[in-house]
Amino acid sequence: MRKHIVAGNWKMNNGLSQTQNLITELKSQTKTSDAEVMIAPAFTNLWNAFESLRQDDIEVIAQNMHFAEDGAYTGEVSAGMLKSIGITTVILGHSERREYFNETDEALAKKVDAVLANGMRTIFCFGEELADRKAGNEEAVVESQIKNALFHLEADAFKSIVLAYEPVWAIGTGETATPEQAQDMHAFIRKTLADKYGAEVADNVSILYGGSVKPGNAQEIFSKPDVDGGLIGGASLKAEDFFAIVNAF
Ligand code: G2H
Repeated sequence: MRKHIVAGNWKMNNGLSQTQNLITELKSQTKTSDAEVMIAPAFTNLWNAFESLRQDDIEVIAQNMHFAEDGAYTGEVSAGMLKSIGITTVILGHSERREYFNETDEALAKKVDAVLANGMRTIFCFGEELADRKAGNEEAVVESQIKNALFHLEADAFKSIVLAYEPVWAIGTGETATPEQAQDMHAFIRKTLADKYGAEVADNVSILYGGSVKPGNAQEIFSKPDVDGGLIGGASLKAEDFFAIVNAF
């Protein structure tokens, strides 16, 4: 059956010493759930974090990458470069990348291809904006984001894909989707996958919820049958809070 996953997206937070301190605190926490635990520090701290957690049950993952393998792309990092330091999972399509860096479904499809070509896996993010939800278009928006970036893939590729539904109106705002809203959308996402690839593929893909998950709401959100974990931003920056969420399963 599909895995439970709790991934901390540190975004553009923590320099080297802060990263080391937070990792030390994470190492002192006790995991009581079956969730796979991941953290995504900034590029500059990936190698250090990877080395520090080599013996631990916490995977270090990247927040983004470019789709080209190498070449004249000043300021960018490729899948192969991440792989060369031991990183095997990359978050792609986060709404902040879509909004501030103009990432399109087309570019994201290429990034997904690059991840898979390198034998890596992705946590692929998507989600509707507040105006979409107010207009009742949330399912159509999510469906098109998934179809445009992922539906050129063969069924087998979904063994290397984790989905993360993050309604933009709930990101960093303190406003969380209700557990029912999350469940309804996750069930819709699974049905969308099942319609294209069949029930077995859909049943085996982990679908995470992201958007203001905290120790106080994680358990109720994670109790829903189609919610397989969370992508955690703000609350992943404190070791105790993060592990309270990890242990909410
Ligand atoms: C959504 C989430 C992590 P936060 O972006 O990806 O952040 O938990 O701060 O809303």
